[in-house]
Amino acid sequence: FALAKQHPEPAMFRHRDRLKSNYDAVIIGAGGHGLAAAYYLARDYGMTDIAVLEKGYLGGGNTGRNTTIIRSNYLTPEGVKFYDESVRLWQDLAQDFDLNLFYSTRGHFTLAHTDSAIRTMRWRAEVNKHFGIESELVEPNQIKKACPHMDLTCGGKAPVMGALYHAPGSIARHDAVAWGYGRGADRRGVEIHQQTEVLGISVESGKVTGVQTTKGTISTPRVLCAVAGFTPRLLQMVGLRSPLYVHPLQAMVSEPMKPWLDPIIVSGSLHVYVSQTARGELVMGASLDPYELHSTRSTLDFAEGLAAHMLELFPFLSHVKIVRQWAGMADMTPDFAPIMGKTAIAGFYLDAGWGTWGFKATPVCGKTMAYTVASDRSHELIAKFSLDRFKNYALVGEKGAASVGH
Ligand code: FAD
Ligand code: PYC
Repeated sequence: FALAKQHPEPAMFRHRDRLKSNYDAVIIGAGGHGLAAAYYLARDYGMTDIAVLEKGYLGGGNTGRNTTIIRSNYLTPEGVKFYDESVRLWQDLAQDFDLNLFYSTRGHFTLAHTDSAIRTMRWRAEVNKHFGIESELVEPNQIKKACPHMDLTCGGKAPVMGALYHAPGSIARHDAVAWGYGRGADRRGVEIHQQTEVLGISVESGKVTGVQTTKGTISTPRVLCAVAGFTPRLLQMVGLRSPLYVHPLQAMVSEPMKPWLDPIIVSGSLHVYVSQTARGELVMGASLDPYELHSTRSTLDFAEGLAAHMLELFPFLSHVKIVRQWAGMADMTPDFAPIMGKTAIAGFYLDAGWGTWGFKATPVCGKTMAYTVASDRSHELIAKFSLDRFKNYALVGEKGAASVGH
């Protein structure tokens, strides 16, 4: 209590006791995306009469469960330009927030174990270079130089034939990103309401008019829905359909070790990816669970499978302990590109379809969704990601650039 008296302003964000009965805009979901949109709406458009509603705790969804890989080595021109802008935004973010995000550029290797994988890596490298992004196809000896501990023969099972090397590949402290956006939005007057679940959304004559929550009803002309794996439930509330399907994506970390792994290593064929944090832990992941499930439970099967594949690449890790495992709910689209922008309902904006790939896009999603909500026009960088592309058969095929196997 004495401490609270000395520091009346909380270090991160204020606790709000009550919802008002109306706001200029409501953002559903206090993950990185919802908070980033709130931050840029307040900072760049002077819109501060905003409530961010979160059914759990800030950053407790996929933002706080992800493995933090940041890169722009995508396959489609739309994707490459979009993620490249995000990587650019990441560079100044810690300074903007005055908060250490542990952003660390490591270089990112996507291993190829087959001729066809080499072809895809070469294709991605060429598309990337065309847009000025540092990506190149590298030989096994270059991989060995950057990662001397790797067994390039993979125990003789699936020898590494080459890799796509992407120098800007980075990692960051995921929850600090949510805190930074949350604090920045809060300081500009945005209200963040945790433990406040949206139960219904009112639509009248094709327009959003408000939301019903566990803490009361709000009138608003604008709702941004940024709820990742919960998107199908929210879309049901407004009567919209999407081709989203939700699968668990699991991850795990090891006990801390001396630093030995500088780059980020991904093998889609072996279903494994790994990086080492500043604290020395190995952060590891694999493919989606192979069944649709709206749950964040994790499984022994996952930990065993991933450990076995890790040992194919790094046999010396056999005595290392796993300290935690968990899962998030990945909102997958059929083309592995996001769904963003305006919808058929006036004032209802969507930021979804972030599946296994949305953390890296947090800054650019915030920027482009803030523009879209403030101007009621979809930002040009997200024009190709609209929900109606599925109706119009105008898909953005990004599956070949998804890091994890599916
Ligand atoms: P979230 O952080 O999930 O936030 C949505 C919030 O909405 C949640 O907090 C939820 O509680 C809230 N909510 C839901 N329904 C309601 C409601 N009715 N009312 C109020 N609030 C509600 N991406 C990468 O780029 N790189 C990676 O390395 C990477 N690794 C991943 C590893 C794992 C294990 C997982 C699960 C995902 C990974 N991703 C990765 C994907 C990335 O985590 C997500 O795409 C991204 O975090 C989505 O952010 P978000 O803010 O949209 O969603
Ligand atoms: O998008 O790079 C990525 C990624 C890696 C692991 C999960 N997603």
